[in-house]
Amino acid sequence: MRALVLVFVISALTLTCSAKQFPAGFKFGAATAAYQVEGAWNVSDKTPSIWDIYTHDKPHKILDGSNGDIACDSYHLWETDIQLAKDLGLHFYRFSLSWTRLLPNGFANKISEDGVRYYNNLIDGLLANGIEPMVTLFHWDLPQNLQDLGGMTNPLVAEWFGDYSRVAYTLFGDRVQTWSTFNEPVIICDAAYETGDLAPGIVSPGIGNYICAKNLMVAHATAYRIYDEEFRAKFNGKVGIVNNHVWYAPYSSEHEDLTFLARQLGFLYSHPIYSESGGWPPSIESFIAEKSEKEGYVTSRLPGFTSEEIEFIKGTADYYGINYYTSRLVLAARANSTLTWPTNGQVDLQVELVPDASWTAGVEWLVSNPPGLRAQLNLIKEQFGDWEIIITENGFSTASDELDDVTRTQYYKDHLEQVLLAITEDDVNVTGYTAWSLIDNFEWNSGYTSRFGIVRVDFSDPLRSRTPRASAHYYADVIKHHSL
Ligand code: GBH
Repeated sequence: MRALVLVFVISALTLTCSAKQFPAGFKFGAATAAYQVEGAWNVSDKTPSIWDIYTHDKPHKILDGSNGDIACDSYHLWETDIQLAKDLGLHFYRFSLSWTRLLPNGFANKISEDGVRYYNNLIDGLLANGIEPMVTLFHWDLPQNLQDLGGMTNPLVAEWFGDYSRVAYTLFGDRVQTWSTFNEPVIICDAAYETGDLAPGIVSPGIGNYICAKNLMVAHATAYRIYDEEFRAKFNGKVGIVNNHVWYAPYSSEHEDLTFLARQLGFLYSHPIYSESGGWPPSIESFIAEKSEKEGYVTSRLPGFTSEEIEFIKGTADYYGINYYTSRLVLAARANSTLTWPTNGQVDLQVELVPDASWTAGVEWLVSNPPGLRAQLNLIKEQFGDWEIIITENGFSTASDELDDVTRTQYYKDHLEQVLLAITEDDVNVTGYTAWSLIDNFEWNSGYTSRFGIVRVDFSDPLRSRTPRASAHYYADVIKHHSL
């Protein structure tokens, strides 16, 4: 009998191990962002962000003419969101702070009591339910009054952002252990300034995006160093930045050099922080400098760093945050190719980025290529060494709001499998995975037409009722068993 039990236990053990177990301590979470879920755009003393102004002034830029005025009403329904997170068994919930909800003037001279109360409620509520808060300081909703002063293209933004970060650490740092400064610089700078399709809607390709890039890097480092010098000893948390990566593969062997450059450009906002040498990726820096010179510019359109700035920015992260959704094949731009997302590289490198026909299409830009995630994780390690990597977003969109979301569930399964392979086969130090998104929300230019939630939100219901989809049940199961 005893032997039989033993055999049973051993086979059960081997079964669980071979049944795709995640390492002990690996954490699962889900994410949202302030403008996409909170609503309450003008309650109390909150002032408008660039997204409030952009959606109100240019509704034609949003597919359904909508905005985030109410969104998921998470400003009022935060307890419901916490309950959803709890039901899923999430280890952490990633959300962002609305800068203008906390600091109505954009500057640190006035702190909103209501703003503080809201985020304290959310943070305390999460912790009371055993869920860690992971906080993004900036998920695209810059205060409009700072935009009026040049926003991300004014070098002073580094000071403004630093002051804001200090307020956030002071208020919440005793309970928030994981921070990220900026969510997806490539969107904040490149997408926003190339096509003008995202707020603040300024078309300045090859100029505005690079000025933004430099200022953003300094702003990030400022916020990191403030944590390091004033808070780390007390709170001992982690601060990083979140980069969006698209896996780039060559269209054919003749496009390999171009693919190398596209990947390096993809590391524009990582190289200054994570590389040993610091500064812009050298191949990109010289490429743009030469091109600028040919075009008659006195200096490169990509502003350089001083050696002090290189040192100031280098090493300013405690982890590498990656948002991964999709992949592209890289080829030299053909005549009449139009600027579509990802725009990155299309202006300067003259690349065309196309999906492979075999990848599964989601809504518009989102084609599913799960091995691309594993490949990108490996590329990060190859390029920058053995950083702790947190997958801060991954998810799939559908146009329909169906509850039995078979394609989304499959997407999660396939991508989680690749994460596991990166950990077990390739020894990449991935410590966490975050589903985008906990709930359907305002999907920027797509408004409410593109759904990312593992939980459905009924936007026609004034109560914004939430219903978990099949993918939510699947994800809860993965978390519960800590395995696939
Ligand atoms: C992330 O962006 C964001 O962090 C998150 O806020 C967002 O909701 C999520 O992913 C899903 O998009 O309409 O063809 O012009 C990823 C980058 C930004 C890519 C918006 C698609 C619009 C493409 N996404 N972009 S298009």
